[in-house]
Amino acid sequence: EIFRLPLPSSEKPSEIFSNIVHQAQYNPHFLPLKFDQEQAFYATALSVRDQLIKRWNETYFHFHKNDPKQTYYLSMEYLQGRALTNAIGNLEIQGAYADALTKLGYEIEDIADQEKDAALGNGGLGRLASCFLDSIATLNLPAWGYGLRYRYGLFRQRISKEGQEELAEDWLEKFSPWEVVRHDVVYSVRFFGHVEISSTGSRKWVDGEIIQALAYDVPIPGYKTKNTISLRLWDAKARAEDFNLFEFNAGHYESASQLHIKAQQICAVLYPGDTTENGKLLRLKQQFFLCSASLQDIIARFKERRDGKGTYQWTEFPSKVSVQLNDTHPTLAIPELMRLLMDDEGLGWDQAWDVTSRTVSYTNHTVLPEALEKWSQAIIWKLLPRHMEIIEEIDKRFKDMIRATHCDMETKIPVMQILDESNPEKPIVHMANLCVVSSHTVNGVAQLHSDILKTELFVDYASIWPGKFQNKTNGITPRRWLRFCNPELSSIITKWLKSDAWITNLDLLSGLRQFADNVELHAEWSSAKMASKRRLAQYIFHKTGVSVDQNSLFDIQIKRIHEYKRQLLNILGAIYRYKKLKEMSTEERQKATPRTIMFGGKAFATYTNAKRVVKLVNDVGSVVNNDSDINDYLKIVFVPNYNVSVAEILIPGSELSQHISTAGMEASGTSNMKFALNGCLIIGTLDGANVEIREEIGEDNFFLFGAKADNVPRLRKERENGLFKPDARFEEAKHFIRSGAFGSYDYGPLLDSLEGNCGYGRGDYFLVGHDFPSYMDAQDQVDEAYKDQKRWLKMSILSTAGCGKFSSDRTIAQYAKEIWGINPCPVP
Ligand code: 26R
Repeated sequence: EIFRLPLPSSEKPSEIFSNIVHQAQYNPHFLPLKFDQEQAFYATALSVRDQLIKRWNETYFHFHKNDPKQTYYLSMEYLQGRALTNAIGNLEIQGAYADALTKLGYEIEDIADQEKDAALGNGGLGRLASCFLDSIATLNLPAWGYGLRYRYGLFRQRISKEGQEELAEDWLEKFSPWEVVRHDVVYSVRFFGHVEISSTGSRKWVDGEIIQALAYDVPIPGYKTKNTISLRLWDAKARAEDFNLFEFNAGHYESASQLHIKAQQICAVLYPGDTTENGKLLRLKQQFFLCSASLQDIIARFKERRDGKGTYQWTEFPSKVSVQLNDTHPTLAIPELMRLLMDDEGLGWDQAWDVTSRTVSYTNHTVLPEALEKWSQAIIWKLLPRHMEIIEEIDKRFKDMIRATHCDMETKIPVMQILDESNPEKPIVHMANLCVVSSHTVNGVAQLHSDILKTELFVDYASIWPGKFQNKTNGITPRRWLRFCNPELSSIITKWLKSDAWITNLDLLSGLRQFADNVELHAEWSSAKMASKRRLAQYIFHKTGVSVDQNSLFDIQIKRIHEYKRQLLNILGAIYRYKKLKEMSTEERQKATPRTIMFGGKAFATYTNAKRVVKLVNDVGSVVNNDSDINDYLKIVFVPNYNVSVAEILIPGSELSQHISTAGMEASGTSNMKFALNGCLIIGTLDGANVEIREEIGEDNFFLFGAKADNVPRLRKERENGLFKPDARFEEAKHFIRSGAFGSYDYGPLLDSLEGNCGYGRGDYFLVGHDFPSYMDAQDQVDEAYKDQKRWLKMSILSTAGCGKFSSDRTIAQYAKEIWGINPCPVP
């Protein structure tokens, strides 16, 4: 038995007040001269953290004692957002904390609002990882998240006359009250160097640079359970011995601390621009840093089992450890595990391969060719010479296997092989191929996407390993995305279902269906929506100065700005709507459904067309919102700096949301699930998880339009052959922009991407023109439906009622059972 320190308990309401005061007085980060909102936040958060740490220690003590198989989720991104409301909500101490803060003269909402978002991710993939951690903890599963502690997360977006500007987001400006540095958890990670061959022929990677990985743990509490897991984020540090005191004293400060500077670069930013060779090298360093530190930690824990009695056997590693790769970004975990097993632990190739391939599984999140990672072999040879040898060997053995046992597939080797030397100038490594060959399971993130993996992207692998491919439709945590962000709607649901069990068993929402026509529920439902719309309207006024009509239809599209997501389709539709409203008589106008169309999202800093779209939306907004003729009927708002906490305000206040990607291109989407769960109707294409959402909530409750995925290639061909006849409304909208109606900025290049012959980036590759007429027709149906509020409310209730499937609890339970082979391990 490990000796355990007794930990103070402050769960009693009376003690919370004094604990917050204590934290404020003894918090070394501030002088106790004032107790403003910011200090109140840090004091409150630190007091909550104490309780999390207690549960967390109990959880890992329990895991250690019971020694279950554990999963390690490797992800370069986590979009955690804020943690305070979520933590006290999950611990069910919201009321007690609210009371204590009232006594101190504060509203808990204002205090929660002080917290900075932790935005260590770009979008869908990062937020999915965060929802997964919440579900893993809630389901009492023994698992860890591993990631990097970026100094600057996703950039902050500012909108100026020029369009989007990017600023560094200093989320650690003061400090993060949630992270705990683990000075005893440090590993050495090597870069560069060379491979040394001993007289016995064994290989060892030596020399080069050594950087230390230092662990920072962020506690992740489950809902209504003691289980609290860990998100372990690595920071990079140089060793003291690499500080050259002699050089420093000679006045050569830079050269004295060279390695310290290099160490700082590793975790400096999320996704360093990789257009330059330097940028590529840094990104590769980041990926390897995550993989190497995490695997060393995983192996250390495996060896410490049974109190480190050294009774482990490597053959049992896959029955104690599962490693999930969140896309190909942590692919280097594969050769790194092979290296550690062979070069450090002395296993032979076959045994190391058996252990590795039974341990690792891979999730694909995109089929877009430009998002499939390809690394030049040269850069890997330089940074990770031993890993490149191992990758070569994996590739060689894979090809030998094909020739030996699947000779009918020999012609497919050029597209299946991991190493691609088709361009002898620049041989590359296909990371996805390496993942498929080395993993026991490969999954897509929605049914349609998983089908595309099996029939297109990975079709040849599927023919030799049909059992390797699975689907795991994404999900979202109902705690953050309904219970905590929309308390009004949550209490109505709990009241009508006569229980709050839906929060951990989301399928129970289907119980709302029987009340879909109930007038009392309609009244309550609509007043909850109004309250959220009011809050959203205030937020928009505060951030943009635009005042929006709270009785208008709140129509929202929030996601990364990308051509395949087609914000351009949305704004072209809005432009057409504006033009028609202008042309109408006052009487005609009065029959129109008033709308507020909101956009939010960040464009990658170097993605020119995406930035043009941001500029266009803002330009259209300035014209439309200042046009007194149509002010009562249309507003167009760009909500700046979209992030997790902004989403928590937008989603509850939404009535219509747009998920309108070109069919076959959005792997899943997860905000579609968040909107539908909050009673927001969807206008969308048959893409990603939209397909399944529509199935679950009923086709009558979904505004469908657009081409189907299997027709997309044919439509692009037809376009090539000059067979596309554009809709008059589409031409009119484009002309209106070209006429200068929205200012003097040259939108020519953006609009030109919709013209000419079809090909990536031109000739309307994303089929905006093809889908425009059916999109506009679907929008007309939306306007009609909104006029009948009884019908609309029914559809809204049925949307929420049909969302049971989209809980990340369901997704994680399936991963645990069907991929990871882990079981719940609840702390008593
Ligand atoms: C390597 C680099 C170019 C890169 C590519 C793509 C970096 C990051 C990405 C992010 C991708 C993989 C992503 O976020 N995909 C999204 O994953 C979500 C969660 O599964 C899906 O819902 C969403 O459809 C998909 O676009």
